[in-house]
Amino acid sequence: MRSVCMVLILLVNGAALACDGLVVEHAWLRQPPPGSDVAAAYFDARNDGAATLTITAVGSPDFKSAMLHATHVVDGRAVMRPQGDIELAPGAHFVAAPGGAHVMLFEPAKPPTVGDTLTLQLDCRAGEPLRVALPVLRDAPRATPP
Ligand SMILES: [Cu+2]
Repeated sequence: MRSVCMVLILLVNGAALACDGLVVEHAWLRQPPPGSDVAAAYFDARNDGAATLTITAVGSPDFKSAMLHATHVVDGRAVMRPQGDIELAPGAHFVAAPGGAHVMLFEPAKPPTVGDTLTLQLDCRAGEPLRVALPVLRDAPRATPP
């Protein structure tokens, strides 16, 4: 279900640092269809620290549960599977984007609506969990230069 590309350039509040060097930018959640109990969120992560870090879980206080999914193509069909831990060497990136990895969020406290800003949390093996703003958008934000 895709609606017209309304471009909302929401500038995402600078990068936050936690999880021993984990930086998460461009996090966003796609507004789910009315009545849907499931939503998908995306983000760019990179390790700005000096040591390898591991993302072990994702979550949001705005949903009952969440998990990280990878998308695989099986017999020409896209199939979602739980994604294991994400290990990031210093300088390494991980991108969750439509058609690929994503955060699947279940049972929102209230229907996510364009204009809302929710919270995405990433847990790491070491360090405090990282919480970033998760704006609700209708469609993927415009690509931003690195
Ligand atoms: Cu999924």
